[in-house]
Order: sequence, then structure tokens, then C-alpha cells
Amino acid sequence: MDGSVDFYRNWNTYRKGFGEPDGEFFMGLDKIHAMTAERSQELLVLLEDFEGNQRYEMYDRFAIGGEDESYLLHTLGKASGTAGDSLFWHEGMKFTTFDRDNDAWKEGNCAELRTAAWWYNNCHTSHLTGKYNDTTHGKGIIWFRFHNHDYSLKKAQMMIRPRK
Ligand SMILES: [Ca+2]
Repeated sequence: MDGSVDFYRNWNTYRKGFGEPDGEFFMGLDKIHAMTAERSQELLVLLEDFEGNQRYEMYDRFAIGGEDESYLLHTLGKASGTAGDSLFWHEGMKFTTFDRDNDAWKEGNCAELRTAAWWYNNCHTSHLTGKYNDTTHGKGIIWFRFHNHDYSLKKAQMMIRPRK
């Protein structure tokens, strides 16, 4: 939301979480896993660009594995919304950081190339941990079906809650 927190962090930091809940924040993969393992969750993604356009995408299931599965993105369920589904390509992927390469790119590490961390495939169609205001191809806060790989969003939020 403002670039105040560095999201180019290592595995342990993504595992534990970082930032402040009222500002730029990543809750931590262990906590997200615990919540999705305990109860069936749904996911809401809220996005805003620099022209003031707001979009959303809702996923009716969201669950990730534990550290023993490298926080594999198990399921997204059914997508609906105004932003377009840009997470589908990441379903079934493990989490990758610069010091833990679990992506589908054989020749290198997507986290290192894009200077963030994500459920990279080879490499991404969404990238909400990207660098604020960085419009270098593939490095920014990206949601491909809203804008492309050369646009970095102003604001991005991922929220989960138990399914009804
Ligand atoms: Ca790789």
C-alpha cells in the first residue's frame, strides 16, 4: 500500500510473517496454514490501481499445506469477481523464496528474478508481494487479468474467513 515494508524476504521470515497489521503486512505461512487446516476458508482479493479503479476476486475455497509441503497452494475453489482469475496458474504450486526454490522454472529461481516471494509457477500471473511502484516487467504488485506484467498496483489485500 505504500512501499514502507520490504517484501523481498527469506523463507523463515515468510514462515513467521512480518510488517504491521494496520499497514503493509504478511501474516505468515504457518498461521495461514493453521487457519486453513482448522476450518474451511474462502479468500477475497481486493485490488486498486493508481487511477482509483477497484476490483476484487473471490475464491470459494482456500487452503495451503504446512511447511512439510512447502506451503503448497492446495485449492482455490471457484473464482468469481471483477478482477479476473489470476491465481489459477498458481494452484498446486509450492511457495518459493530466494533461499528456497520450489518453483517450476528449472533454470533459476523466480523469487530471485522477481525480487519477491510467491507460489511461483514459471513464474507468475499474480504477484501481490511484488515491489511497490516498480514497473519493471514482472517485478511489481501484479494481477495479470486486471493489468499486465508491466503495471504495479497501488493496493492489494488478501483476506480469508471461514466458509458459511
Ligand atoms: Ca527453480
